[in-house]
Amino acid sequence: MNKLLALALGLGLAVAAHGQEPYPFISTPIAEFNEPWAHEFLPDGRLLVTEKSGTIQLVTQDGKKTEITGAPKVAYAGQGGLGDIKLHPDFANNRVVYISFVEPGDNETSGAALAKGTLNLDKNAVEGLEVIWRALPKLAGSNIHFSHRILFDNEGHLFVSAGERNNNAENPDNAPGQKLDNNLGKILRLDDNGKPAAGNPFASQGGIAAEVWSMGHRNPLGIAFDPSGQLWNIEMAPRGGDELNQVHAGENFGYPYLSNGNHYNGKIIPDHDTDTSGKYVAPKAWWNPVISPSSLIFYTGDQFADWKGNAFISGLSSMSIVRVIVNAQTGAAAEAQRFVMGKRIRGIEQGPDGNLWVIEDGAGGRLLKLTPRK
Ligand SMILES: [Ca+2]
Ligand SMILES: [Ca+2]
Repeated sequence: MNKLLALALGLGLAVAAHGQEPYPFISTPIAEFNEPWAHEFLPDGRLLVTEKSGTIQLVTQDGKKTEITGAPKVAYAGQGGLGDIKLHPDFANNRVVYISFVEPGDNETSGAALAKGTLNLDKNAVEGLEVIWRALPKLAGSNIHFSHRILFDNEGHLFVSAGERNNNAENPDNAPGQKLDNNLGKILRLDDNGKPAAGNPFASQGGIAAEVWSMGHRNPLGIAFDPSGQLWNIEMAPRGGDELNQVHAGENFGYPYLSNGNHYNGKIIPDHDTDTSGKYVAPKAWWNPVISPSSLIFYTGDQFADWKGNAFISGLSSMSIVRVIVNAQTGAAAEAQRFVMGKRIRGIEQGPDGNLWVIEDGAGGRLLKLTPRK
């Protein structure tokens, strides 16, 4: 199928599915991948794309792909495999990249890990790869909720999200996200060598607690800063109740004591608004039916001027991109618009050109470039 025909079909589906005016963007397929999981732009405008089964692809904006060697060996099962990829803030000088993945452990356990290496673009290779952080403990029997998104702030702190592995979800007192003897069900704040960053809220407790920035998360698949520098996360809830949270140091987001969703087996989890303890932070926006959020960005470009400062969430089961207007001061957040894409959407990034670049989920998942419809 040629690109124009594919484009016409894609647009037709998107418009018909939602029964509204044509969307304000044109979606152009750029390349296809095998279970793409994350995409990241290089300063020269090319992209790194991870594929869940364990490969890294370098792709030009016109779709030419080259495999990058030196990816970590991954435990490819369930939701696990190769994950996120991010450039060091000083990449232009040091060529350092960070890669998250699910690492096999002893006795059929596995867990998320974060590795750091140097990208050699002359050899199309990641070199000197070294694991600098691990989600602990590694667990057996649950190949879900690894999360493992990576994000740098403007001061060089490295944030990593770690899901709760669906562990003790019905036994909140023992759920990892509610305890500080592990780093699951948390957002961690590290230095660029994977060690606890200075000034973390539980630093005085030492050990693994010193990594923790926030807790009580379920499967935080998206972390992003709004234009004011405020951290937000998006996380998959159980049945009903996907959450967009504004995240401050030391906060507890309640799972699994609280969720606006309930367990898949029908057991009730009290909603956030039943909480009178004051210990838990409620989401700023939540969804039921769920959107199955897979990633989060805040848009800062010029191509879609009306959307500056808005959050964009990619959605799996909702097969959509959700635009959310947030107020950084009050924290108020509300869905403003939903673009039905017709495919499970695994990730969204803003390109250096200010266009939105999206990856679909699964076998044959495409990289799509969304440009304004003039
Ligand atoms: Ca929550
Ligand atoms: Ca509930």
